[in-house]
Amino acid sequence: MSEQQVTPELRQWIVAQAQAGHKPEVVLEAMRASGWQEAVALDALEATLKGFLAEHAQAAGLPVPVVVPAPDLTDSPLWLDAGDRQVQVLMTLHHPRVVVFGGLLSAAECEALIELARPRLARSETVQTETGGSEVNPVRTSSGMFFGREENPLCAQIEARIARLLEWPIENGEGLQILHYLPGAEYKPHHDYFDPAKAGTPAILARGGQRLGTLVMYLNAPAKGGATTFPDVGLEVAPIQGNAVFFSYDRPHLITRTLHGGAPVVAGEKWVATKWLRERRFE
Ligand code: PD2
Ligand code: ZN
Repeated sequence: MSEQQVTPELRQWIVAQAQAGHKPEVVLEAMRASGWQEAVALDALEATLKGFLAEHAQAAGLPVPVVVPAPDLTDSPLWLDAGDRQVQVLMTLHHPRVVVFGGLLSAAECEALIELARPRLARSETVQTETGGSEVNPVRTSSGMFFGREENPLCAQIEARIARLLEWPIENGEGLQILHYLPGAEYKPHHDYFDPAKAGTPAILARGGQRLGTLVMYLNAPAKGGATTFPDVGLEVAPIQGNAVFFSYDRPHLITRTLHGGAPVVAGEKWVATKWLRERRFE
């Protein structure tokens, strides 16, 4: 498909839609329906609304952006000091904000987390924003468990490393979640933030505010499959033991392009540890 060009007429039309109070997702859908490629439509929406949004974010139906966890990538370092470990910066992307780290965990730490989690695994549930509860969900065919924050010395050490790496307080983090995928298991694309429009969201946010960032750490490497995917931008991150993918979202909106999923495991098994970072202290 050839690349479509954003015209001045399209920009004017986008601003007019925003001024008329149409939400960006509605405008995006209208653009898609009239033949605009999703990536081009998103680019056009974002670029056009940027200036307009600084003052009119809420009026345009977009939540106001907030400060998010982030590694200090000033001067493009190849390594970052995470306190007790030097971590490689393998890849960065600006939109969505994605950073791939190498060697965040040692092989021994990965194996120890798996063995601590194994006896506590249960079929994964997802947070249900309709009610604020959780439920078994066919989009997620893995099994998993949560550690409490700083539940044991290993979790505490890894959490301190993450806090230093992403410059975000330990107490704003949820406990580590471990997921185990067998062949065929996957986690279909989703957003990790809580949808503000859903009835159960206020109850979820009462515990520490929105999720602002996700760190998925790979505890082993499956023989085939199991990448973490970002369908909005066609990115796939290979699950290599000890490496991790971090992404942040400065507002709970699809404009962050942080739709992501766990591709089906084709051969072997996949273990990950996920750390979600909240706005405030998570109780
Ligand atoms: O296991 C993964 O690659 C994955 C993909 C998407 C994990 C999560 N989301 C998550 O834990 O939120
Ligand atoms: Zn996720």
